[in-house]
Amino acid sequence: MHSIRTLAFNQRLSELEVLEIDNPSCTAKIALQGAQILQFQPKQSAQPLLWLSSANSGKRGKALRGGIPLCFPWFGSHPQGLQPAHGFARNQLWTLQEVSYDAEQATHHVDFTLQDSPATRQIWAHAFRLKLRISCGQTLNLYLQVENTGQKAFDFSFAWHSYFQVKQIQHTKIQGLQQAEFMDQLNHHQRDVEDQAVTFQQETDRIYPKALGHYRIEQADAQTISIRAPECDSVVVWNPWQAKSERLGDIVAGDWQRFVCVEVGQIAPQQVRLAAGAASYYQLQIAHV
Ligand code: TA6
Repeated sequence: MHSIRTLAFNQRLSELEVLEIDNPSCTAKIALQGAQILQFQPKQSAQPLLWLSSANSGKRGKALRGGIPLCFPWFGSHPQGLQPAHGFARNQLWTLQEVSYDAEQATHHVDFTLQDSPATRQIWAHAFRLKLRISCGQTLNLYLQVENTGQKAFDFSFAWHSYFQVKQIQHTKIQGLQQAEFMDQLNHHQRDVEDQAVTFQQETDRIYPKALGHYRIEQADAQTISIRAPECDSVVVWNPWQAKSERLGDIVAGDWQRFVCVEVGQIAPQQVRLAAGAASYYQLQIAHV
């Protein structure tokens, strides 16, 4: 038995369309805005692997907090500070190209595209096409193709800004970043190296421009989550802690303790220069270990 159906994002302010997937491997929800997977839970997992804020407004054009937003064509604040942080791809309505089901693998494949438009060219004057496949099975797999469909090269940075659900951030550690250099976003981008697993005692916002591409979220008494992104050089580790989560305004009180962001991508100085007509490919696999 498998199904996919479309439902309004949330009954209070249902401006967003969401696909709901249920198959023998998992349940999942994907918003057409941003082609953003919001929820993913393998049938063998007691908990969802992704965290979704219950304080999202669901208003069209406003980034949804949680799941896996795609930050493109820049990560972080706009280079000239004129546009929203993390680019525009997560706020755009993507085109749903196809939904297919692999009965043998009990996996749904959902294919989206986003290409430049007068609105995007107002913000970023380049012709591009993004293709994103989201495969929901025993594991969650995302495949991204970035294509330069214009006449001149462009630079881009990107990240899958993944929100992972954890039982308690204070009892969570991130493995796989030992010996990788990071820039501390909370201390003037000061560079440092972590020789242990990353643990959390305060607001944490670290960019690792060049890391190994395989990470694990380990918890004292809850599931371990594996993250693999072999083509992605960079990773960001973020938790806002209490004060920042209150300033953000779309995180219910106390919920800052129930997620950690491990965001893989290509982030400056590892941004990508794409020649006219060229394409680059990235994948992300998330699994309950
Ligand atoms: O990835 C960490 C970060 O860049 C933080 O500095 C914080 O701004 C977070 O992203 C959330 O950004 P958003 O625009 O989604 O509120």
